[in-house]
Amino acid sequence: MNKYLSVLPEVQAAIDAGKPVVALESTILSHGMPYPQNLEFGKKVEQIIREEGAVPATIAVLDGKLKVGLSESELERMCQDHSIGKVSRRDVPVYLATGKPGATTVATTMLIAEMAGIPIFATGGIGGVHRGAETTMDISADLQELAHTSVAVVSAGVKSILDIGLTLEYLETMGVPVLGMQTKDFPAFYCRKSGFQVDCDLKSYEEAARVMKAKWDAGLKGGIIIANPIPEEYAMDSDYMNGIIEQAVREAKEQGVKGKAITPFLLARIVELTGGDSLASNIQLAYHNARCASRIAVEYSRL
Ligand code: PSU
Ligand code: MN
Repeated sequence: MNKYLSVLPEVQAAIDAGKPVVALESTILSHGMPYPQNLEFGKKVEQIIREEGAVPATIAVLDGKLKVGLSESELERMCQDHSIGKVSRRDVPVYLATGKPGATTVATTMLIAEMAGIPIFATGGIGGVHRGAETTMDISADLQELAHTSVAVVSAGVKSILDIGLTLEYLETMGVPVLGMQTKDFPAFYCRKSGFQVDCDLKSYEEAARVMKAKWDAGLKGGIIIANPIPEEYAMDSDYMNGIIEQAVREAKEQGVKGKAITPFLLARIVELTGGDSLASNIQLAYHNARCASRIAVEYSRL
């Protein structure tokens, strides 16, 4: 057992018994949503997973440990403490050695979930190839992690803060299956369609679980993307959202925002520019993904 890993007893018991567990990231809490909506979200998303018969495991790096499953006070800290950093793969050693508190991105959540033995993780949106990456080389570490780490990630696709076409090209090169949950269209987070297609349209949660098992039983390492479109009633107008996103991207460029600060900057600006409307959609799609991931986890545990 990795000496840095600290798994909540309830979560460890579920893993040992082969019961369904769903991992959750914490960057969405610390850097993706404002307080207090993030705390309300963080509690409710765990409750949804429980209602579906699975055990939630929110992941973070705290007190020099890779934490799998947070106590209520730890969850509150992730939502309120402004000193919480954003921890991608490369930041892990520094945070472990210094004991600094950090929120995990999709990449880091995947790698810690794999260490703990949790095969599935639910989030809102994943990182990808940024617009203009042909000159900035800004490609999220999430994509490398999906290439190498064997965890299925349920998301609502990617926001058009990214170049969706290039993100899908990169995933193809890296051998990452991109599957749609009852859809042929790859979703664009706030909108049900991006104009791009998925590799395979999953008919059921059970089919998703069988694809996961087939990949890993065949010895193919690496992640799987399960793209679950936002429910129709919460979807936003794509022309309106693209206009907002263009403005946020322009402002980031004008202000010289770079590196790991770009994604949190864009997420916060989008919430402000939509007067909070996008936040409500973001929260609902993430609940929907948690429900989907739980149902797949239940099926996977039966295989
Ligand atoms: N995209 C979203 N919401 C998010 C993120 C991305 O729509 O909260 C977060 C995730 O934690 C993701 C991270 O792993 O941002 C990617 O950051 P970067 O682009 O710096 O790799
Ligand atoms: Mn980046």
